[in-house]
Amino acid sequence: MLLSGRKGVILGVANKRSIAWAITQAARNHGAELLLTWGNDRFKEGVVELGRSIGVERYAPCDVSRDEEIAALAEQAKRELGTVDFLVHGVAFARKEELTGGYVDTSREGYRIAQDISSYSLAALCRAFRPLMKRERDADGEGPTSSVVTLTYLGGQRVIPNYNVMGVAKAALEASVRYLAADLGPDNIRVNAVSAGPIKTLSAAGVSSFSTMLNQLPARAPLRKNVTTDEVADASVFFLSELARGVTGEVLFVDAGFHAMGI
Ligand code: NAD
Ligand code: IMJ
Repeated sequence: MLLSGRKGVILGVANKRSIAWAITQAARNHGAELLLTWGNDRFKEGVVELGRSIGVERYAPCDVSRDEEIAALAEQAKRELGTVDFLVHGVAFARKEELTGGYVDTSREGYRIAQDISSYSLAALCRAFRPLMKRERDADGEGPTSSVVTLTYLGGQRVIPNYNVMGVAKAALEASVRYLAADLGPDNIRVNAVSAGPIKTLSAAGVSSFSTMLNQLPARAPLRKNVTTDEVADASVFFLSELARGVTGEVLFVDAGFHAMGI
């Protein structure tokens, strides 16, 4: 039980395949009290049904492209939880037409949307939740920390066909993790990212050649397998817990070692 007595807010659950749902379940299993959100009303019923099945009692809408929804979420969290020990950001979006062909053809509006939802939203959420997540250190520099975790992908560091504007948004997201870690460290708020290997979720649906990639990866990855959402969730629980009290500004690959390979 690494999270008992800890309270968290999770963004990015769409359905049972979502990485954020695996993190939700793992956090509950480790004793956390949670507030779950949905980014679009069409997910509301599904999210509440999933959450109730594991005893989650608090819910809120939050479209991260809307400042007023981020502010309302932070207000609700303050009202219902008082303080917040962790926040999980499992949100990404680019227009479908940007995720095919060349990055060179990215439209100005397509770039703006991908950056806004997939990268800027992390800074906006950190700003809104800072007062709820701030922690005091004792005279020896020891004390509790709070934790923000986001999800990223290798395409933010290397060229992956079709990932395009999302790769550029993930590069910005990973740089944001470092800048936010520097800004929020004095308040004892840690900010880290988990870089997951490819997993068949809603965000992978319709991505051309995704199945081919999943089939070919085990032959090339050190662990000779694809990763599961549970494996990503367990690494996330580490970041969310006090086991990671000395870790901030980090990107941790949970990808069966694929990122380490050259040829
Ligand atoms: P998913 O589709 O289940 O999750 C994406 C979530 O983003 C959804 O819940 C969706 O509602 C939410 N979202 C989109 N626009 C939003 C908005 N404006 N406001 C609020 N929420 C919004 O897919 P997933 O694979 O679980 O993705 C979660 C995260 O993991 C994403 O950041 C994704 O880039 C990252 N990731 C996924 C993979 C993969 O292969 N599936 C690999 C590495 C990283
Ligand atoms: C997404 C597109 C292209 C290649 C891809 C992916 N590869 C992987 C993904 C190789 C692993 C999944 N991924 C890591 C994502 O971050 C996906 C983000 C995403 C997916 C969609 C699909 C539907 C849509 N917009 C999207 N926006 C972001 O309309």
